[in-house]
Amino acid sequence: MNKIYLQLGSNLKERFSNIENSMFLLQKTVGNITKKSDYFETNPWGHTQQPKFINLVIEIESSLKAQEVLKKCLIIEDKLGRVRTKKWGSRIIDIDILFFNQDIINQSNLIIPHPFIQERNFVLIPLNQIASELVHPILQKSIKHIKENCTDKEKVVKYEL
Ligand code: PH2
Ligand code: MG
Ligand code: MG
Repeated sequence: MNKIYLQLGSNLKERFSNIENSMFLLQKTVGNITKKSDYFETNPWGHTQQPKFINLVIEIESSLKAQEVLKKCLIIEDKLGRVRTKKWGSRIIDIDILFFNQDIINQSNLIIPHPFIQERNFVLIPLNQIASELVHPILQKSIKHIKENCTDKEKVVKYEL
């Protein structure tokens, strides 16, 4: 079994339902969701002139290979109505692979670990809830350590349901 960490995000339409629907489809097509962080409402990182996101991080166990997981994620994004506009633009749903076991992958369509983990509070705060002791295979530091040393100032606030 592969242990995979995924980041889910939405900042368009029914953000909460989009996330819920994506988890339902992930569970059906990728594998068992074994951990889930809280939901967070987060200021947009990158292009700041867009609506706030809801973000969370999940752990999932799957027998699929990394490229197969990526393919499933893209299918789910399409199924939920994602329209691809500019890089870092608003989206109904975004599913990103953060880690795939301790693998390091550098392919034209897939880079793992996700290259921006260490720069983003909206990733590190939820990730730290479910994987604080996980060691980043390139940086060789725990998530807890990376989070405590991250200089990102964007707001990440627990989203009360
Ligand atoms: N995703 C991005 C760019 N900026 N900002 C927040 N807060 N949350 C995201 O999920 C996000 C972002 C690109 O995928
Ligand atoms: Mg993303
Ligand atoms: Mg993405």
